[in-house]
Amino acid sequence: MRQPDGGRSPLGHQAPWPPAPGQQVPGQSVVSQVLAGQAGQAGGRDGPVGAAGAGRPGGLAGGRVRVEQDLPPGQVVRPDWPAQHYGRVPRFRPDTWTFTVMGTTESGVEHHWDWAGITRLPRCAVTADLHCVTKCTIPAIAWEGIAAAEILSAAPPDGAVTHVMVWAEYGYSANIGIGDFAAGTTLFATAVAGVPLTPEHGYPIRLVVPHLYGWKSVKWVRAVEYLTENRRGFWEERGYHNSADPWHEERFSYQE
Ligand SMILES: Nc1nc2c(c(=O)[nH]1)N[C@H]1C(S)=C(S)[C@@H](COP(=O)(O)O)O[C@H]1N2
Ligand SMILES: [Mo]
Repeated sequence: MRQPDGGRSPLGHQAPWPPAPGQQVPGQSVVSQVLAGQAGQAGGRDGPVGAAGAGRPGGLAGGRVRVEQDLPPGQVVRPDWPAQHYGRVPRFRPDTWTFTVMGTTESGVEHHWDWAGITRLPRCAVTADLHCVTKCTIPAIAWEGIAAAEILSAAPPDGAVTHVMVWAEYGYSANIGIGDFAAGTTLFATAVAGVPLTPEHGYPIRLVVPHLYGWKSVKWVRAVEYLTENRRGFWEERGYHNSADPWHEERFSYQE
C-alpha cells in the first residue's frame, strides 16, 4: 500500500501537506480542525476527521481484491467511512425542499422539482471509490440515484454551456466541466446499497463524481447552475485545484 509521500506534487513543489494545524482542508469541519490542533495532527486516514465517523452502509463489493494500480497516487484505502465536510449537517425539510436547474438553460427558464418529482426520475447505480484530497479513499461505494445525464436531458443546457456549478445547502458549491457532469458515472445519489443516504453523507441527495476528488461530490444538493465560463466554487476559491483530477494529483491551485 502506498503511503502519503509528504505531498510532493507532479510539479516538484512541496505541497502544503500535511496541513498546518488550523488550516482548512476539504472534508474537515471546524470542529475537527479544533480537535486536530489538540491532537497535534490534522487530516490523513488516522486523523480526527474519522473520530466522528458514521457506520459504513456500503462495504467492499464482493470481497474485491485491490491492487495498488487501482488507487490514484498518494491515496490510502480507508475501510470505514467517516463523513467529511465543512460546517454542519443540514436538516431536510421535504415540504419546502426544491431542486433547481438554473443559469444558461436551453429554454432560458429555470427548472424546478420538488422531492416527489425527483423520486419519480429514472434511476441508476454506480459502484465507485471516493477519493478525498486528504488522501483517504473509501473503496467501492454502491451508489444509487439519478444519472446527471438524466438531469441534462430533463433540463437541457444551452449549447454555449461549458461548466456547471453545483450548489448545496448553506452556500457550498463546486464547479465541474460539462463533460465531467455528463459522464456516465456521474450521478445524484440518494442511496447506498439500497439504503437511503444518512444525513452526514448527503441526505436526501448528493452529487457523486467518482473520477474527481471528493470535494466535487457535493452533498445536500439544491441547485445546478449552467455556466458559459469556468467559475470557481467553494474550495476552488480557497486554494484547491479547479479541475481536481486525482489521477494527476490535482490537489492545489498553485499546480494549475
Ligand atoms: N455540501 C457539502 N458537500 C461536500 C462537502 C462539504 O463540505 N459540503 N465536502 C466534500 C468532501 S471534501 C468530500 S471528501 C466528500 C465526502 O463525502 P462523505 O462524507 O460522504 O464521505 O463530500 C464532499 N461534499
Ligand atoms: Mo474531501
